[in-house]
Amino acid sequence: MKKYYLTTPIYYPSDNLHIGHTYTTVAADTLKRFKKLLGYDVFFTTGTDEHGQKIQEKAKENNTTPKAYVDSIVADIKELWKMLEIDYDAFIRSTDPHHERCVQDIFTKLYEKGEIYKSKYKGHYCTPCEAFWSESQLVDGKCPDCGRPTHIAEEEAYFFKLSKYRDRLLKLYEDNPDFIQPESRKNEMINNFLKEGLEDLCVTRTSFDWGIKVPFDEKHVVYVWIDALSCYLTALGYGTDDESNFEKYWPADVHLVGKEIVRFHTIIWPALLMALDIELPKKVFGHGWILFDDDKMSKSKGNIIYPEPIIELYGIDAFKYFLLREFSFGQDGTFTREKFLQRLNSDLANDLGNLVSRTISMVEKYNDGIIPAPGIEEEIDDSLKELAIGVADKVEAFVDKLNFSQAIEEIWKLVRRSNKYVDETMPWILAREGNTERLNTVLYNLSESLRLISILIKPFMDKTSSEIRRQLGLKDEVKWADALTWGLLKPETKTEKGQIIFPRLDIDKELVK
Ligand code: ME8
Repeated sequence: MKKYYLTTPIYYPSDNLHIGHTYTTVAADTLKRFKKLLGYDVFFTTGTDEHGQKIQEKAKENNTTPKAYVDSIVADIKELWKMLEIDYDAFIRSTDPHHERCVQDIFTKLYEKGEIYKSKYKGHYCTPCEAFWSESQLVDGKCPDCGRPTHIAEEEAYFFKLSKYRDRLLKLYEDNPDFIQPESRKNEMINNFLKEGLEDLCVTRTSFDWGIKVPFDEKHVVYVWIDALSCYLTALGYGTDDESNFEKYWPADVHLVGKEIVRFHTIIWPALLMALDIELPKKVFGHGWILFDDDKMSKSKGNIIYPEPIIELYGIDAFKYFLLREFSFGQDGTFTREKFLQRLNSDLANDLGNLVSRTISMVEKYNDGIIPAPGIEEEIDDSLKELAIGVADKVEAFVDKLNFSQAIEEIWKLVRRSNKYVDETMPWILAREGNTERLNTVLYNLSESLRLISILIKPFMDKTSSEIRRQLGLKDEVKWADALTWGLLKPETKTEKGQIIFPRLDIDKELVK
């Protein structure tokens, strides 16, 4: 069985997670479901990056300890993933004792190998972002990430010899054209960071103590990236007595991340792994940002949309569908409630919902709820069948490129084609004319098309897939290969009329909710 290891970023539990974090996690979850359906043995890691100055300050503001502070946020995050039925295999917390021990071992190993050395760090420090910047990186003298003022800070610190990996990184990108996706991000990394040469990386802090201590020099704590990135290894038990998952699943097949942390994943991470003689991940995909009012949603800016109220009103499937269909995965996109509601109405109520309800109703009305055996064939049937059996391969190819939006669009071509087929064949006229042979073919083809759709949408909309299958009288288990063949639906299957799967919404009324 082929293995597949995928990860989301290890999120900061400085506040509750918003729709942006949900976006990456929903994409990862869908990818996992997809690969599983294709027969892969999949391991999916997510988690929380709990150390650092920001969390320490947050805890202080809330009159509590950092650990108590993150414990409560982590509980909410797990609740959110449960609500969304996120099927992760490991939730790694950077405060997990085995992770902390392993980071100390990694740090010591790198120090002993001469990959880490002690020196002094002076730079422009942005406290909210916990980042040191060089003069050239500042934008108008301010932090390039959040635009706030920085101050000069100096401290004794340990450095990782990142600079020596420049050529090996360039070679890595050249030899593995898929390593950084989308392509544009690779050019950014080369032009903005590697071209002019890399500086060694400061990997410890003494300005706060909420972090993993350097084991041989306890006034230093390991600064965020070695700690956070190592979570991808420790989630697999790396550095523990049981490394079986690490042996089985590493290297990662893909790290899904937002575009702002591609640099850490494609420069620092492979360099660290090279220094540790650990195999490199195969791909890092830096997706775009979900914007709100054309600005990046972020906890520090406070312009945030939380997923829970949307899910409560419209359900998991509508929400997941929207995230993956509306935004092109590599690019930024703006979230508005109008767009969300319009998509619900057009794609889910009018296209899919309508196809399900009219198909099941017609089978009920014209054939007592029994799927008939097809009778007379006509040319028009072929165009539906040909389109239908080609969809699964197209979806697979698009998901492989992490182009979820286009993958869904391919499925919707079949949904829309099937609706058009109803209008073209007009089963109500066939019924009125008593043309049962032809009517049976039309009813069969529509039901069969729905069977294929129920498989194709399974990784994206699990509940909807199950409901369609229930109404079609089919078992909930699906095999991807069954979406490649036309005619597997057995005549005589008894359908079961159910509720409308996506009722049409009155957008004006919804907007005031
Ligand atoms: O960066 N649009 O954690 P973080 C799309 N702890 N995605 C968004 C988003 C938005 N508006 N906002 C956040 C960290 N994300 C580090 C990671 S990994 C070893 C350490 C998603 O809580 C996106 O995946 O700031 C982004 O990269 C991540 O959340 C940042 O999460």
